[in-house]
Amino acid sequence: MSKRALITGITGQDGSYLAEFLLEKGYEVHGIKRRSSQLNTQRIDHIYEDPHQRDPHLFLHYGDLTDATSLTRIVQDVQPDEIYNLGAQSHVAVSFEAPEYTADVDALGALRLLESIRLLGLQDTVRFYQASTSELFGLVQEIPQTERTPFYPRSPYAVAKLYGYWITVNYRESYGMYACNGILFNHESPRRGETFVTRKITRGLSRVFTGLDDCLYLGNMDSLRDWGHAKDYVRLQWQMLQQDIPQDYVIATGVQHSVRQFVDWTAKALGITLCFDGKGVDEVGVVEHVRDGAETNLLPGDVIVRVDPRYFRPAEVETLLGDPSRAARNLGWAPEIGVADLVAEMVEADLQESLRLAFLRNNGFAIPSSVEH
Ligand code: NDP
Ligand code: GDR
Repeated sequence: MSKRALITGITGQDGSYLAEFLLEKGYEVHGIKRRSSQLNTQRIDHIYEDPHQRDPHLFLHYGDLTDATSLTRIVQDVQPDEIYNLGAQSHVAVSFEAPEYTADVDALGALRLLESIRLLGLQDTVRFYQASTSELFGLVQEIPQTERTPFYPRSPYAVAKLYGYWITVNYRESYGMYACNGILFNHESPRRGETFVTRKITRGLSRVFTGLDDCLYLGNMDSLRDWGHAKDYVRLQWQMLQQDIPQDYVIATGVQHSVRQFVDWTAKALGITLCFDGKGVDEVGVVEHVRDGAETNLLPGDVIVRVDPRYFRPAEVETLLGDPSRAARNLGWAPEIGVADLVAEMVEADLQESLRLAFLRNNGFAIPSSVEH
């Protein structure tokens, strides 16, 4: 019999890659989707099978991490071997605006799932993965960060995830559950949400390059992150549930770069050389050179990146750098996709989409608004 997995957050970046990965491994995959006023399954449409067909392997259930009864019903119906709790209000900046909701979903959501497993008497059979985060380290106490580095969360999101982390450890220790935390550092892909900084950059600069927008507005350009590819990271989520003993793991590349560096790589991938003038809120990215043959109307001297303090956070996490030695030792972790390939893949996907939209617009068709309101 094939194994059965239940994924919360299946419609998100990681959920979609994990579902693909598990289906390839022969799993029966169940996902929880939220009711929304518009379809929100775009990231998994390509793997969704028509339920009218015989023998589908992917099933979707309506539910919500704020709704314990829906979670218990789904866990009871599905009787999963493995649960991956990836669902979250995952945007750090938004968590300052919606702190209570973020706590409800990200902290209590994890508790609700763990309790449903326990109340249904499945604690000896279900394996549970909690999507923990490098944001737990926040104001870093040690560089690089390991599984033993003390936490110092710096946002309502990170504080909520701290609860999720500890309640997972607590259920493991109290009830002997196979439950573990993946402390994952930032991971990106063409499926990354449009308002996270990497995707905002690849999408935003592609739109400027093709004439859809004039300028890309960003926040803290000095911020340092350890960026990997989501496809690599979901493999480790699965691997953490295949061990003899449940343990928490840092997953990272061990290399960090600045937001400014990511802008620079993206511009280069598009055929533009940028120089950065000014400091802080006055900082701008100016076109220095456009590669011969690059199909754009941009000219040297054009200002195409500006800092907008609207994107500064009330408390910032300035630097994150992971030390994934434990995962390398016990799980054989080594990232397969480097940051250069990650940027190239993201730029290619966003450039194609921008070219498509520019073509439509230039031929008189209405196109959707681009910006984050
Ligand atoms: P996304 O924001 O892309 O996806 C979040 C998912 O959670 C979506 O499917 C979303 O549904 C769902 N969701 C949101 N609110 C609820 C709710 N109330 N009930 C049920 N589902 C909900 O995040 P990622 O895929 O990037 O991240 C996956 C997990 O890993 C998250 O928990 C995130 O906090 C954590 N994480 C991510 C890292 C990263 O770099 N990507 C690093 C470390 C941790 P919908 O599509 O309807 O919005
Ligand atoms: P992060 O990712 O907060 O690390 O959380 P994000 O890409 O949002 O920010 C990274 C850094 O870039 C700076 N920044 C900007 N960020 C955004 N979103 N928009 C901007 O315009 C901008 N300009 C500069 C930020 O200040 C920050 O320092 C992500 C999420 O996926 C979490 O769910 C996850 O837990 C962590 O990664 C690990």
